[in-house]
Amino acid sequence: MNHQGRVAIVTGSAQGIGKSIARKLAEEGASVVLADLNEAGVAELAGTLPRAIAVRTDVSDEASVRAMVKTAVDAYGKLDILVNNAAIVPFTPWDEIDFTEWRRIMAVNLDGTFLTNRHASDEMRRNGYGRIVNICSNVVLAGTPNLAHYVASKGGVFGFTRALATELGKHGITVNSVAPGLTETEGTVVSPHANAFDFVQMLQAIPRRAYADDIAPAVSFLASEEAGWVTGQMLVVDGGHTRS
Ligand code: 4PL
Repeated sequence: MNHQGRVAIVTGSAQGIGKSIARKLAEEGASVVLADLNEAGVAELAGTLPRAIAVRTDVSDEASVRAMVKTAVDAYGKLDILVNNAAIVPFTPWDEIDFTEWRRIMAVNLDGTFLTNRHASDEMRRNGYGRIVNICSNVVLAGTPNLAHYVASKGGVFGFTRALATELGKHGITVNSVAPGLTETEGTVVSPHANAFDFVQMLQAIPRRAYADDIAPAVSFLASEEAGWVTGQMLVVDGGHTRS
């Protein structure tokens, strides 16, 4: 897609799917604000991209999210695209999920969704244009085990995306979600999820492992000006794992 002249924020862009998305948007012309808790990680990525800056961000902290949006506007004058990608991907059997663990996931995945969408959309409304892409997961369809808190948080992302799309259409802002399936990243290869690749592959229509670069093109499309008639949707990008 063509993102020339556009300004994008990608949260969680130090690694994994977020990093691939940030790289793709930059290659396609966008100026990109790389937001992550891992400041060194995004600083290193920024050095490899044509128009990019890094900002240390905790998406569960409102002051930090406000500062992230301000960084984008101070550097590039406006905000066109938010990719809300930052999330914790836990592996916790149900018997081990206590309230502290539940809250830890909700703080990042769901509070982070509220805070980034809140402050990004307020900025986008000033120009009557915006593209928000929230990263969801096919677990909301599959009911994947060992992730009940994560599934609940992503179920929130799914419903919230629809609701916000309804409210922001009149302001020229589209709000969609992309739902990957199990994807090989720095995060999943070092977690127990690594053991699920063969099983998940059996369920997919396309029998191979998914990589971050398989997900980024769908995000780029929904973030583009040309996707202006698509809003409130969840685009499942999982090799046909879930087909409903
Ligand atoms: C199918 O989003 O979609 C494991 C871990 N398995 O985070 C996910 C599947 C995981 C997924 C996910």
